[in-house]
Amino acid sequence: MPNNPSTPGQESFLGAVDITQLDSLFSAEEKDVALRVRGFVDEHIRPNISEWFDKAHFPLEIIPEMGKLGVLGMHLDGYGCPGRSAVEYGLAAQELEAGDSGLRTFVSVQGSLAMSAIHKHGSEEHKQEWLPKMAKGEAVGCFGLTEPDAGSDPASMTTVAKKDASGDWILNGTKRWIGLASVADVAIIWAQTGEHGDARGVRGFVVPTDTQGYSAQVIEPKMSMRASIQCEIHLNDLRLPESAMLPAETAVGLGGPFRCLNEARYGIIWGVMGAARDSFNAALEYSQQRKQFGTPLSNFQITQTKLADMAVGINRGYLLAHQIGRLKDSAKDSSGAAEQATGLPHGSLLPATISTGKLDNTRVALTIAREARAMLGGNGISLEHSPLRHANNLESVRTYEGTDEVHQLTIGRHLTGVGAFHAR
Ligand code: TGC
Repeated sequence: MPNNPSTPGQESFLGAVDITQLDSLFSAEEKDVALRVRGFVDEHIRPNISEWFDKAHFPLEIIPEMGKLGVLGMHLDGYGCPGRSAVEYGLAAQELEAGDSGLRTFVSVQGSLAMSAIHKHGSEEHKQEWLPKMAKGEAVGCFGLTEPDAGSDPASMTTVAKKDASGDWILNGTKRWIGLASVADVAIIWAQTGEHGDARGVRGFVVPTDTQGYSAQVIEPKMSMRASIQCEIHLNDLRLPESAMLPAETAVGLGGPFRCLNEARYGIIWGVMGAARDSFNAALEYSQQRKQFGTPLSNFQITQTKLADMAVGINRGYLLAHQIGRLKDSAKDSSGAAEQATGLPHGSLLPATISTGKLDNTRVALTIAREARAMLGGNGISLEHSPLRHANNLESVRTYEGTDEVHQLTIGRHLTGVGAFHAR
């Protein structure tokens, strides 16, 4: 069956689901980025993903290939980073996640968390040392914020950094659910410093993972994100020089890690739409081929209402991602050029805006992946088909980088001026 074009005679790069002319929102250059990443996914990920997921395997050999593709630290400038726009990064994220959330998560952890922490908050030496090789995929980074007893509430972290008599920092604590920590070359570790000198509370440290006192254990077995690695990190009297601390004023306190989480949450807003689109495509194709009661399932009204609801959700999700992406590009561009081109005001990307996208797009994508699985009937539980794999992955995406509730309350705080995170 041919894809229905978004406008008569014109095929959308997003395929049949594009019923609101999403295609017209993107420049030729932006679509080219998406199609290049799609080509990579088709060649390197799709043929192998069922096996990787089945065997809980993360393909390390793909990392330098991703570096060559230009998706590592994709929207960062300088230091060998590709310097692409936020919209281009988003388009890449949704293509990667159409392949698998685990692979998109690697790109997020590397670029949006570890590299962005160094890029935003690091010293010139940190940037020179790590960013060029991380952009090439020659070094892997991870981001240690979450702890066994500090998930939604990172302020309650118990990892501590204390200065000893020599002036070195000594780190002790445990981090959990940290992507790539067992294969990382560098870990960004957030720790309570108390009030040592001008350290002032939670601070980030650039930790080469071959430092004595660092160890990481892979968490398994998992029912989600199986083609990905999540770990528990143990820090035992890990000694670091003063120069290991992220020095920027922006890194002081919890705002330091939260500024990086904003980046990762932004990528999720787009990424999950890729998983939703892939699930939708699987359901559409299956319903057109599978005959029951003498006719393809797609001829039944009940199938069409499901497809319609899925398509509406996906179109809404892309529209939201696009709006937030243009806002992000406009917020970054102080020259006024983006503001002039888009009409969107400079500097206006609020945490509540990011929360709106992360909350709703992830929720919608999960509903669509589950519905697509059901539309595939019994065959939907086979790894031959993608929707259940996407749905299982999206359970993690829904939880990490802020649960539904964290984002609902972030929006609630924006609307009311009252933070309702803490019990009263
Ligand atoms: P709160 O008082 O709200 O904020 C503390 C300071 O941070 C600032 N801030 C932000 N800054 C930039 N962007 C944001 N989105 C920010 N949100 C808050 C805030 O202005 C304040 O600054 P200052 O200078 O006044 O001190 O903090 P709170 O303790 O009340 O917490 C609020 C809450 C619940 C929203 C926050 O704790 C939160 O977002 N929790 C969710 C944490 C989360 O998303 N965790 C996932 C971590 S990812 C990870 O570790 C592993 S997953 C990736 C992988 O695979 O490795």
